[in-house]
Amino acid sequence: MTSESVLKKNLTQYLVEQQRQKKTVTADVRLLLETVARACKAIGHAVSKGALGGVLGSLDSENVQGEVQKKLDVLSNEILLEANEWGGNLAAMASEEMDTLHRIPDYYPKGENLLLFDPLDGSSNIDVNVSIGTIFSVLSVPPEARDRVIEEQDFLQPGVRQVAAGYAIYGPQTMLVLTVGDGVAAFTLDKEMGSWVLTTERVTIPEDTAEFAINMSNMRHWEAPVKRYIDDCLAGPEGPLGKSYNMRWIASMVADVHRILTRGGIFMYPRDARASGRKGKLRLMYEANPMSFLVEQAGGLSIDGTQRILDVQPTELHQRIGVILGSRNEVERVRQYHEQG
Ligand code: P6P
Repeated sequence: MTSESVLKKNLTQYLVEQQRQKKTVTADVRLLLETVARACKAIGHAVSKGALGGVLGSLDSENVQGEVQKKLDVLSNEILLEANEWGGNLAAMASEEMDTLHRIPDYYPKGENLLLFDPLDGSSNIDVNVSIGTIFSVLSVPPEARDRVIEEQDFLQPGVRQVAAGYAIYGPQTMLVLTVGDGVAAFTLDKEMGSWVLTTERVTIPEDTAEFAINMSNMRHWEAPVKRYIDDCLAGPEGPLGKSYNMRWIASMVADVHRILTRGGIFMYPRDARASGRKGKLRLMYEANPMSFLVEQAGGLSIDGTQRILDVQPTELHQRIGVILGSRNEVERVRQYHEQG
């Protein structure tokens, strides 16, 4: 084994190069991302213990979404809050698991960044040992807010303003997938060294696909364009799309998106006719926006049906949105189905 094989490029070296050579990140954001990555290691460790760690099962509490909280949801949220409070590079945090924003306490120095996260996405899969993950997004504090107390409105920035975004996926491998606006890099956790090792320097999504991901049990609630598109996919080579499609649905957005970043595909959680689905199920600020930033940086496309998700002006911190993302040409095809009405 050579020294090179022991000291493979890791997250720190990648981020230092982004800071020094590409000028895509400040020292502040670099430190923030390294802290988030360290918190994800701790979350992954807790997840991997499962029943041995007494962390499975639900609490008798609900989050702001009205969803029953899993023990690991709350633990993951606490790990991210605790890891990021003291660093001096954040002004506030927002989370799927918290009703309101979490300002940095006065006894810690404040920075000029905002961190948003879904601490443990795919919670329904925790107890059945299916891949889950942490999704995060970094915004800058708006200039007008730099000298006052941070308010919820300061988080309400369109996704194009994101400084960085990424996810950790806790699966057969623990991986971190990250963008700072210069493409997408993937890191695999070397659990012996405790190091995030760079394993793919530039992740790219194939422009075409024959694999869709959607929860088919919602079919009766879909809008007509989605129904027509899926019907055409199921029609196979004799149908209007002229090819056979495969289907996957893991019900962990992190896992479905990771597959698409790895081999292409289209992920769909569209808005639907249900009261709970009228605006979509997934949350804009800490699920759709970070995933859309990653997908577009990898050459893909992400829309709500017609509009680019990264252009959406948020109105509420926990607002939901329809999500159709993945291989560029397939997402464009679905956009055309929507434009036909
Ligand atoms: P359904 C997990 O709860 C989540 O927010 C996403 O990770 C996932 O894509 C979706 O919901 C799954 O929803 O309705 O299929 O259980």
